Order: sequence, then structure tokens, then C-alpha cells
Amino acid sequence: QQQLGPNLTFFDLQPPTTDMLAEVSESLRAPTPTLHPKFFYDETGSSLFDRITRTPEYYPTRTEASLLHRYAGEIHSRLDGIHTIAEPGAGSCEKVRVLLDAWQPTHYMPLEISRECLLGASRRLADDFPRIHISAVCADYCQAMAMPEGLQQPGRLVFFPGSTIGNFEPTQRAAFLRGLRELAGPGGSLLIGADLQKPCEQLHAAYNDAGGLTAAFNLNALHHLNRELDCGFDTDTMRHLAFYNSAQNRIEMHLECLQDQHIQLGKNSLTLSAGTRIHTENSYKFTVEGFSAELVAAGFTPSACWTDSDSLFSLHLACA
Ligand code: AVJ
Repeated sequence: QQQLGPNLTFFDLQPPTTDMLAEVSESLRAPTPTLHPKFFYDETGSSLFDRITRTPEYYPTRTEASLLHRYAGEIHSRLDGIHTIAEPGAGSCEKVRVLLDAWQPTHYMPLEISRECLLGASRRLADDFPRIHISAVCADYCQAMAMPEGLQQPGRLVFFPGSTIGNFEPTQRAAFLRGLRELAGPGGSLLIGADLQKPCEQLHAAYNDAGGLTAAFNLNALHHLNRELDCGFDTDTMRHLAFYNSAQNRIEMHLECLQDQHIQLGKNSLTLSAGTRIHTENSYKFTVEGFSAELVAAGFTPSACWTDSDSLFSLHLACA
């Protein structure tokens, strides 16, 4: 625990460093070659994602932001005696600003695996909100949901925006939601964004923007691996694919080999033959009723849900 400023404390839970080579080797050699979506987000990938959120086709970020802006007061009035907001995977901590502005909680606790990202973002927040105490927690929120000593204020609001929940498979999702309930604690609540099912064409457009940013974002996972592990992917012969799988209610993103691809994984080589697809992301789409039922199954009591007039996106509030 380190005091970095009058209203900024840093907790390093030392997320275990993972063996990237072992992880990537295993997932690329699986019967369905896969890469975890976290590999999108190096510096280039994070800035590409940022640009995606500003394309006309990618509606989720701006729709959620306008819901948060519009209903911040109403959400606050439903939260009784909540003084702390905790945000797993807070990243740049930009989305929470509208809530901090409107609510002036005493405490904000971002949890983020990237130390640099966390330090930069929480220093900026601490400067901009001198009356809010920031407890910045460096942790892998998928592994550690338990809070460090000294951070056990009861009744937290857990904020999990962006429909990041849609990246999890149903089984993992159920477990993750239970983890969020632990993090909220008794008397706490959850405010979570969930992207909604809609006509396939609209979903297709959001993940195949005309400017090619989503394609570049998807392919960037390979540039990232080339840089970190020297895999030697030829990205010119890989193609971005994104389509809606209506049986499973999810957008799938893949990278397809247009010709045989010989890559290097440490001392071993791997051939991906022409036509092979590397599955890079699932982005599940929900119904309001379906998502509420998942919250109930995880032990929450849903208390309110807000959607935009076109029913593009939903914000759910639930008691832990
Ligand atoms: C950040 C996971 C919510 O699923 O829409 C955007 C990621 N992928 N375009 C999503 C993403 C392609 C995004 N999430």
C-alpha cells in the first residue's frame, strides 16, 4: 500500500505474470485455434478500439454513455447509502466520470491489471476530483475478486460498463457475475451494461465498419504476437471476419488464413493451412429479460433497467 497523493492510494495485488508463449501455443494448437480477446489491447489496439467507438456504425459506447448521462440522477436516487464505486477493468477510468460528477461519492476504486494504465488514469482522476478518495488496485479482476485489507467498506456499487460481460462464455459469465456480487458485498449493488439483440445487419455493420478499423483491430492481435513472441505472422494473408451467430446470440470475430501460414512459437513451428480460422472474440448479445434472469441466477435482485429509445443497449441495476 502506497500513498501517492492526498487523495490517491495505490494497492499492488501483484497479478501473476502469465506465460504468454505457453498460453498462445496451447490456444493456437487447439482443435479450433483461438486467441483470447485480451491480445487485442496493446497500445495500438487500445487506440484502435477508441477510434472504433467513434465510428458511426459502432453504437454501443455512445449509447451507453448517453444512458449514463441521462439516468445518473435516477440511478443515484435508487442507491441508498452507497459511498464507494468499484470498477473492475477500469482502463482509462473515463466512463465513471459522469457518475463521479453527478454523485460525488467519497471513494472510487478502479481495479486494473495494467499498472501504467492504472497509475496514469488514477493520477488524472485524483487531480480532477480532489474530494474523492481514489484507491487504485492493480489486480487481475478475473482471478482476484477479494479486496485487500483496508478496502472492506461495506455496500459498494460495482460498475461494469461496456458490455464487456458479452466477451464471456455463458458458464464463465455465470461465475464472473457471482464474483461481481462478492465484490459488491452485502448491501452493495451492480451497475452493468449489456448490449442487446437486434437485426443482424446492424450488428454486422458495427463489427465491419466501412473505415476498416475493426479489421485493423482484429489483425492487430497478430502484430502484437509478432512483437512479443516473434511469431512471424504474415498479416497480409490473413483476413478479418465478423458475423452474427444467431444460434448462440453472439458476434464472432475470426482471422482467416488466405494461404498456408507458417508461424514460430518459441522453438516450435506451427502450420495453419489455408482456410484455417483463428477465433479471436465472442461478443454475446442479450435480451433485457434474459440478462435479468442471469443476474437472478447469480444471486442478484434486479432493481431497474434502462434502455435507449431504439433498444440498442441496456443498463441494469441490481442489488447484491
Ligand atoms: C469491448 C468487448 C465490448 O464486444 O463490442 C469492438 C470489443 N470488438 N469491436 C465488443 C469489440 C470489436 C467490444 N467489447
